[in-house]
Amino acid sequence: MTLAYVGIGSNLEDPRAHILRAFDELARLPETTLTARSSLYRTAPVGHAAQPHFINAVAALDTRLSAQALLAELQGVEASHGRQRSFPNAPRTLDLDVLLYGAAQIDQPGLTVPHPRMHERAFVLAPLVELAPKLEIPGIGPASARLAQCAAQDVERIA
Ligand code: PH2
Ligand code: MG
Ligand code: MG
Repeated sequence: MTLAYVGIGSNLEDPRAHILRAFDELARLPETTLTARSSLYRTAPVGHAAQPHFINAVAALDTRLSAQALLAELQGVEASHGRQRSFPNAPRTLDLDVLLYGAAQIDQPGLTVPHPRMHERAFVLAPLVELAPKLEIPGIGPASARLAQCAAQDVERIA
């Protein structure tokens, strides 16, 4: 079994409903147990400012799926939420990112783990540190220290 963390984000239609449905769908993935759900966070958009605020969260999974198989499952869930891919950082009904897959460092086409920008994004780090306060990001260091450096970013725990 591998402990994986999945980042969840939505800023279209009813973002909160998309996130809550996604947690339930993650709980039903094959060979996988959903072990923790973070709170929901309301977050200012990063990267492409002219879009609605996001709801973000993180899920912890114990899984026997390979990282590639997990990614494929997540893409299937995104598709079932009507996810369209228009331009990078575009608004989306549901984004599911493999943040961490155990201590693995993976660099394959379409899959980089740890997620390459996670350590500079409060919308990822705040829910992640909530679930795992002592977490070390492989190749980076303590997630909590990175979160402390993101104090200027607008994230608010809502539930
Ligand atoms: N996702 C992005 C780009 N910007 N900003 C926020 N607040 N939340 C996100 O989930 C997010 C983002 C690319 O995946
Ligand atoms: Mg993303
Ligand atoms: Mg993504």
